[in-house]
Amino acid sequence: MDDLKAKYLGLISGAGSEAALEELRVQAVGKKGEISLQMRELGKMTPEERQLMGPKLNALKDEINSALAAKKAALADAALDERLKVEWLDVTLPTRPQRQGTIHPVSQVWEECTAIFADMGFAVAEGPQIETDWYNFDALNIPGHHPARAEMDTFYMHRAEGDDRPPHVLRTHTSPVQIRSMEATGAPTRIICPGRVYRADYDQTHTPMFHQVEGLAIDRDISMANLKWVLEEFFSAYFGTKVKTRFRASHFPFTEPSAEVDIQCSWENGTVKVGEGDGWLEVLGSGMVHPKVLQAGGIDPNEWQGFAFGMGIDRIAMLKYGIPDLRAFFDSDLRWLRHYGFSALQVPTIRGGV
Ligand code: 2NM
Repeated sequence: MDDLKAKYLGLISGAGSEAALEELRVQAVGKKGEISLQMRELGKMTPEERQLMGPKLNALKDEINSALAAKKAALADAALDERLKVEWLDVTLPTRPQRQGTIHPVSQVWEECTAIFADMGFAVAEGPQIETDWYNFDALNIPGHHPARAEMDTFYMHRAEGDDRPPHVLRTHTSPVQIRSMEATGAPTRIICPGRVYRADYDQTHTPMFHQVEGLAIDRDISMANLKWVLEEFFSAYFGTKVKTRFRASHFPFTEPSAEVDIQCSWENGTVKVGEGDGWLEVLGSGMVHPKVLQAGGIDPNEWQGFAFGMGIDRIAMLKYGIPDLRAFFDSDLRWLRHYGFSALQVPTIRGGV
């Protein structure tokens, strides 16, 4: 019995795995194990011998079972220690960087314009991008035969065969919003209409969708002088430096008189600087709203008059932020968006004209 005990306790203490331990258990205390065989021998003994050997064998069996359980626990502890050594995590490491989106330059400039004109008392009006040809053309003094309709590169919406209603169009400017606004609120009024507009044109400086902001101020005595002040105030605030404007006589169907407006700039080895030098850059169309247009908006031209203007948001974004290619605006190239985009925290505010 002492031999048995020494043998198994030695083997158990030297076992290297749970599987080896299980093999030893079967070999020692399993149904056909060495201890069990010894117990079977008890039947052949005298009662006196049995009384002596029975408890001893049971004690040995218990001792081996305890040794097996203790070794099993020790092996599990060692395995856990090994895992803890290898599978560690530094919870103080910074998290993986999450790519953040950026504000598109068009959105940024849109908000900048809105903030500056809001400070001058202009409210924002928005309207549908699909318009009737009445709001997009007729109401703006561009009748059906007018060459301006052909020159606008208008996108016409499809009409089912046999549907003879005049076609809807993708608006070619945001002026229809101003007609709708005149109808809705009458005079006096001061609004700007920022928005997407569409023309079938695509090259270095034209995309079929682009952005405009148009302005409208109507009162009893609004003049071109007010227009000039508002625009110089706007450009000075927008570019953060005093900007002079130059008005050149022009023609639009919806304004009379009409003027194209240039801003003062300098050309230095291929790059423009606004607000200095003796060069001029055309950025805007404007004029006094045509009486027929006021009438189309339900405003009496004998009582009211006002100015209107329109400019490209994309264009003035390129100027202010030195973006060379218009078409890249709408490519959704993430490298471009990260380079030219703005942080959501760079909220546009008015810096005030100089
Ligand atoms: C321009 C140029 C000149 C304009 C006119 C109107 C309206 F609806 F009030 F008559 N809104 N915008 C206008 C005038 C737009 O864009 C180059």
